[in-house]
Amino acid sequence: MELHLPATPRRFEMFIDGCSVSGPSSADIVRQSPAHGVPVSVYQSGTAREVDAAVAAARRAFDHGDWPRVGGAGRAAVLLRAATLIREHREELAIVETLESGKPITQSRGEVENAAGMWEYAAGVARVLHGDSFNNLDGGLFGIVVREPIGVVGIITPWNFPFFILAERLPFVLAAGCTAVLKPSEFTSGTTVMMAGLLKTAGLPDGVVNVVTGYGDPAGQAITEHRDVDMVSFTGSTAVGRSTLIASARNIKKVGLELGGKNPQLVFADADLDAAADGVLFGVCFNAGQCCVSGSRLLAERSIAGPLADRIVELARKVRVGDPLEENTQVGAIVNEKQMGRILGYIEQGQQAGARLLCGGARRPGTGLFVEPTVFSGVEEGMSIATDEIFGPVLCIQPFDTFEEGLALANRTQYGLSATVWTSNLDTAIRASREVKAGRVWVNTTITGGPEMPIGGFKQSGIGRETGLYGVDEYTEIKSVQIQLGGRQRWVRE
Ligand code: TXE
Repeated sequence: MELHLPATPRRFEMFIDGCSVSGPSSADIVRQSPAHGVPVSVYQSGTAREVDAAVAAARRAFDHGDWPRVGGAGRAAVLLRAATLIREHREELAIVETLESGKPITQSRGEVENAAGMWEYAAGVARVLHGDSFNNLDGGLFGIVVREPIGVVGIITPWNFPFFILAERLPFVLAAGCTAVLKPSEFTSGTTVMMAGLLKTAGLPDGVVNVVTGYGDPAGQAITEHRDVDMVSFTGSTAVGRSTLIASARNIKKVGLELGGKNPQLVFADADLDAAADGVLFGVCFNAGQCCVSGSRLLAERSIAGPLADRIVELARKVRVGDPLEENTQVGAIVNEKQMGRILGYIEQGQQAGARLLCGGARRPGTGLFVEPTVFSGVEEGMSIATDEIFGPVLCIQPFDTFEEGLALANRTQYGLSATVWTSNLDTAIRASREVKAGRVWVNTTITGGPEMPIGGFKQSGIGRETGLYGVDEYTEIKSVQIQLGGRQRWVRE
C-alpha cells in the first residue's frame, strides 16, 4: 500500500480529567516531518497552569477515585481492552509515529504491535501483584507486607520511541493502581495524546491519565518540581535526568531515570563473524542510531578486527536509507536539525582527532534529514566519539587483545545501559555477561527482549527498572503491618 503525506497537519489537544483541553493557541507547536520537511502535527504548548490542572485531576483520581481501589481483575480488564484498541488502530498510530519521528513505517508498525504486548503483559501483572506475610516473628507478632500504589506519577518521555517508551511505563503504572500525568516530547506528542483517547474508550476513569503537551521547560519542569506528584519517571538525556533529580528534592519524590548510553559490542575472535557484523550494524543503525541501547562502540579482538570492519563496511553500503513511508526503508530520518548538527559535529571531531572514516560521514543532499551509516576505525580512548553518546548511526571500532582488556574497555565509560557479546564460547559469554556493568546484556543477538525482562541502567545511565515484575514494583510503596496476637506484654509494672 502506498502511503501519502497528510494534506494538512493534524491537531492534537491536551487531555486533562477525561476531556480535550486547549492551551494558549498563540503558542502552538508545529511539527514538521523530519523526512519530508512538511508540517504534519500541531500540539498545544502547555504551561505550569495546565500541569497544575492535570496534577489536580490525577490527585483527585488517586485520593478519592475508583482506580487505586478497584481489584486487579478490574484494572486488567481495562488494560486488555487498551491492548485490543491499540491493535485496531495500529496503522493510524504507526503513520503518526513515522511522520513525527522519521522512523521507517515497518519499524513503527512493529513498535505499535510490541506496545500492545506490553499492555497485555501489564494486565497480567495487575492480577499477580501481591505482598507477603511473616508467620515467624517473635513475641506473638504476625507480620503482613502490603504493596500499595505510590500515587501520582509524572511520566516524561523522549522522541526516539514515543509510543513504545510510553508502553514500557504507563501500563505498569496503571497496573499498580497509580494515576499519571504524561509529558511527551515536543517533537512527537501525537501518539501519546491518541493513547489517552484509547484509554478513555477502554473504560479508564477520568483523571487517571492526563496529557500535557509542550516544551521541557516549562511543562516537564513543572511536573518534576510539583509537590503533589509522588514519583517521576524520566527518559531522556543525562543532563535533564540530573536536573530532574535536583527538582525532585523539593518534596523528596521518588525518581526513575532511563538516560543515555555508550554501549559496547564485544566481539571475540571465536564468534560467527558474519552474524556479528550484521548484528553490530543493526545495533548501531536501528532507529538511525537514536536509541539509548544503540551499540555504538565495537570492541573487537585484534586478530579479527580488520576483517570484521571490512564486512561491516560492505554491509553498511547496502543499508537502505531514505523515505520512512517506503516499505523497504531500513533507516529513516534524524529527528531534527539540532540532532543532525550534533551527529555531524561528532563526525567532524572524530576526523580532526585522527580517527579513520571507513564509510558514510555525510548528510544526504536534498529534502529530509538523512545521514549515511558511518564507521570509524583507529578510534583512541579520550576521543569524543569514543566517550560521548552521539545518538546517530555512527560506529567506533577499538581493538583489544585479551578478555580482561576487552572488559576493562567495555566498562571504561560513565554509562552502563546495555552491552552485547558475540562469541561461540559459553564460558566467555557468561564471564563477559557477569563482568560487564550494564543493565541489559545480549549474547549473540542485540536489541531484543520482551515485557517480561526488566530494563534500566547502571552508573549514569539511570536509576530503577521498568517493565517485568521488577518494573511494576517501582510504582508501589511497601508497607509493613505488625499485628499483636494474644495480647501485648504490659510496660508499666503495677
Ligand atoms: O533530550 P531531552 P533531547 C539523549 C541523546 C540526545 C540528547 C538530547 O544523546 O542527543 O539526549 O536530546 C523533556 N524538565 N537522549 O534534547 O531534552 C523534553 O521535553 C523536565 C537519550 O531531545 O532530555 C522531552 O520530553 N523535562 C534518550 C524529554 O525531557 C524536560 C532519549 C527528553 O528530552 C526538561 C532522548 C526539563 N528541564 C535523548 N527539558 C534515551 N535515553 O533514550 C527537557 N525535558
